[in-house]
Amino acid sequence: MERERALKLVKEQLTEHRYIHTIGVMETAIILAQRFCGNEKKAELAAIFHDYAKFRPKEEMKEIILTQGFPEDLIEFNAELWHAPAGAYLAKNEAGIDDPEVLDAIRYHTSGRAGMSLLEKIIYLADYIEPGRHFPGVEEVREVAERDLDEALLQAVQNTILFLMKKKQSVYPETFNTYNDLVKNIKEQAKNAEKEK
Ligand code: DGI
Ligand code: FE
Ligand code: FE
Repeated sequence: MERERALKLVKEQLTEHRYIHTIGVMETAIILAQRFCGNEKKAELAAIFHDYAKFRPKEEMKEIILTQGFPEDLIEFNAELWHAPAGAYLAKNEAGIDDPEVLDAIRYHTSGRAGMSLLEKIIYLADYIEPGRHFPGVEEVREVAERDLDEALLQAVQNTILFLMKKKQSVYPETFNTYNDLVKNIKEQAKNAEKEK
């Protein structure tokens, strides 16, 4: 789908503020795709649609999760998590996006998951560091993202978990899986780099 048509479809679903965020995620995702040899067109499309379901009624998102094969335990956790799987479903069924890689990048943009694809990592990180984000720690993640995708992602996930815990909010288990998987992979990468010396 062309960028202009995708943006038009998404704009109708979002507030002005959220649309500006989406543009920031799109521009950042393209830069990250160039930097880390990802697919720029897929990064652009996934970024444009990543928050497509953000303002859908909770009941609608809940219905999608419970009837379309998404994990039912999502319903026991913060409703903020629901727009990611619901967005993947609606991007496919309303906007006709059929690339499974793009749909998974939308689906996992809030929790991440163990074994994330390059595209999934790019979208998660772009969502976290786009220029409109101003929370504590974001500048450090931006700097790490200049050179190391996994390390930047780990820092972003860690910050998210710490932020939720500080507020005594629940953390969805898949978010912990994302964190543990990245720690494991980064350790293995370091070990292999050591061996090659
Ligand atoms: O939609 P955005 O605001 O652009 O960003 P997002 O989709 O990454 O996150 C939306 C919200 O979801 C954010 O305020 C924090 C929350 N969140 C992220 N991971 C978890 C979570 N909430 C819970 N309860 N558990 C999580 O693991
Ligand atoms: Fe989101
Ligand atoms: Fe977002």
